[in-house]
Amino acid sequence: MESAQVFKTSHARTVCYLSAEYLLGPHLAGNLVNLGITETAREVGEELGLDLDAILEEEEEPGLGNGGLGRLAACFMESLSTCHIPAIGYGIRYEFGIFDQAIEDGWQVERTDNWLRNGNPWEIPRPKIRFSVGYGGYTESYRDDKGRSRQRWQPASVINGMAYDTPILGYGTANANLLRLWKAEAPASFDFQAFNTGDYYGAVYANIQAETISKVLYPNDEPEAGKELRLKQQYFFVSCSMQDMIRLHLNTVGPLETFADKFVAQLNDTHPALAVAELMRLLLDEHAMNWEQAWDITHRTFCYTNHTLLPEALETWSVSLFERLLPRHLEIVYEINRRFLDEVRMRFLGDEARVWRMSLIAEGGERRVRMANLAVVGSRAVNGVAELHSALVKATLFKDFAELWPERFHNVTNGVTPRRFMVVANPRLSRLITATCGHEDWIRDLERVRELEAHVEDAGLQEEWRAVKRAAKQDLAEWMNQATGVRLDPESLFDVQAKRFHEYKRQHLKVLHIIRCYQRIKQGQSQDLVPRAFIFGGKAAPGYFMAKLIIKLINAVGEVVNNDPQVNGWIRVAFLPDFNVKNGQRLYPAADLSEQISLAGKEASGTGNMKFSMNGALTIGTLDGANVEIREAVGAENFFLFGMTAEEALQRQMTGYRPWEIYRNDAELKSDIDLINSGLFSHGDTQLFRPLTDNLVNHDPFMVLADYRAYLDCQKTVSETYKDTPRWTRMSILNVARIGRFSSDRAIREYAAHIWKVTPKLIEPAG
Ligand code: 26R
Repeated sequence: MESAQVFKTSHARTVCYLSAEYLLGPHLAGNLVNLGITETAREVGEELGLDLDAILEEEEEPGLGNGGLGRLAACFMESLSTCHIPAIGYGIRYEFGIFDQAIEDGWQVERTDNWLRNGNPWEIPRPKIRFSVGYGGYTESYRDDKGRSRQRWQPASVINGMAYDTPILGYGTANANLLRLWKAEAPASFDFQAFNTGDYYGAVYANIQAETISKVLYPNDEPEAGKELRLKQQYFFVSCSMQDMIRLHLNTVGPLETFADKFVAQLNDTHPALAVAELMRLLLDEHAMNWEQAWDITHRTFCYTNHTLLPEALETWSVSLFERLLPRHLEIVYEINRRFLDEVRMRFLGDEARVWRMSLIAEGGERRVRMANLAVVGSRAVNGVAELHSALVKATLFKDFAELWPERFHNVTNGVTPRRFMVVANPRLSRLITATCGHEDWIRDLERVRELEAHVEDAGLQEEWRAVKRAAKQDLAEWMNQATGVRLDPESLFDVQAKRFHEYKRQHLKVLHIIRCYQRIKQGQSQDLVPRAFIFGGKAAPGYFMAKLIIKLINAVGEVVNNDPQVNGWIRVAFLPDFNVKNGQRLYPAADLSEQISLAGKEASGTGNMKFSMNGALTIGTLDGANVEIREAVGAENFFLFGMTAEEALQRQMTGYRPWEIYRNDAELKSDIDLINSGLFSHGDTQLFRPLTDNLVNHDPFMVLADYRAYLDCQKTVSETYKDTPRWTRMSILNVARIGRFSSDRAIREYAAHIWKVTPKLIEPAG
């Protein structure tokens, strides 16, 4: 309340983060750390006969996101508060978050995530903060009282959005920002209408219809058919948020002319890109501005972050659906496009092909609205999420736009919050860092973990470092045994890949390595190996067949390997079910090796790579996303690099990639794939994994076979290095010591300085 009051009276410039997803994870542990009262809470609990850890274990996590993009939004909210930047996070209060994953007979099954079942103590309902949101209907021209011709929208139906606020605390500060999530409900007037006409059932039905809009998070982060409900969700939260910003502005600063000075709105990918059209509509239709003025404000308000280059993940909406749901917004998009394309024609006379490529509307075939183009045209800054990604954004996806507006394009490399991913997740390591550096300041200024470097040769520190890792592995092994019955040996190398399942992330490349190890042991060639636990975690989109088949393959290989006494002293395979924030916090501290093995050019940044590294895991990775910068930061000699570069991969795709030739010419690879096809892992079923193996041999869109040999060679180096315990420990310490750049505090400071132009506002603790 203190923060809200100060931000209000001081007219502080405010960041509005617009995101369809926030993958928050449990609040309690993080809030205790940020308030600096974890130990107090533990002691008070003890006096009351309550075990803090047991309480923390009980907490349901709000899983209101799919993966990287949603978790990034959560880290950014925490860092915004820690860095004293006035901010509001806007999003959707999904009644059901990302599904809970169970494994049955090796297959993923999805269960609904009823996270609100027992209530949510962290949110504050705000019944007075409600807005109506329209859908459908038609537009009409009319003359206003000054005789000017105007447009207005007569929606066919109207629903309400109500605000629920969750305070997001910063570390060691009184600053708290709001996460404001919207819940959809039927407007009260519906009921009255129904009572008048006696249609009681109709009124209740309208209620249910309205509430479906914030009912469930779409579990996709891959191509999907344009779902009407998803477009409705996007418009719903964007409209509520824009109306709320306008309300706040009118209540505090005053005239809307200064709106863009008060607020900057960050679009987390294109999911909220409709906000551009919605702000235009509100300024034009509801606040009677002219186009030039409205566009000037809108364009100065928005900034856009791109999170993926995969063409199938770029959002477009069919013009017919768009028009049916949002007729006024389509008119506005057309007018934005008309003016924009005139500008393009002026700059590039006669280049009609360019006009086609840059248009907000894709023509030829079914006409579609290109949300990424709308976001770029409507924003004053556009950024990618790692250096390589931002360079590819400029060189490929938005090449034409970068030629037109080079100054608009930026890079801000992602980061993650060290409070959650070090202090909360790994208290042992945190205590050791604090003891070694002699202060806790590294928690707010992660660059200061670099002070560890001075102690890297200290045998005492190395010993304690290993003990910390060993204890975390012991914890994970116990939890894993309980959850899955798989026994892991804490002495073995914990080789972990945890992230959404996607072919481009190449979990199947790691599976091929497991099968190779299996065969080598069976053939008595285990001399180069080191005992390993191959650990996986991650969810597949419910409709993504290939990703689900890879999960099945992992569990199938695990069943054979884990039950074969000849090999199971050497290797184990474990699938950690329901990888979410909470389970991630068990995993990161226990990992020795972090697998970041996507095809170069495909992973925009990755953030798991940073979380593992912060916890002393070494990375085996390609030159993709933020891996490139992590390797630069920790030193090439402390990073296991393999595989083609993005450029090499592209080159090879263009000159004709023939995976079957690799398959035929590499006897080990051939025998690994043939072993899958033999039915050994599928109780004799030779067809089960065919869709996967056939795809690899005949198409291999993510070039698994091209990187197979390099990956195996690199894994051999990993094993050799692991045997040299002091060397491995030194590398691990240096990874942590040099990871400071990847704090989300650094990312937020870059956004604040270069993109948002907003300055910190320190809140003095009240009383
Ligand atoms: C269009 C819709 C189906 C959809 C596509 C893609 C919905 C959600 C996504 C998820 C994408 C945008 C995502 O999560 N991207 C990830 O963002 C992280 C944070 O920037 C990156 O670290 C990560 O590399 C990237 O894949």
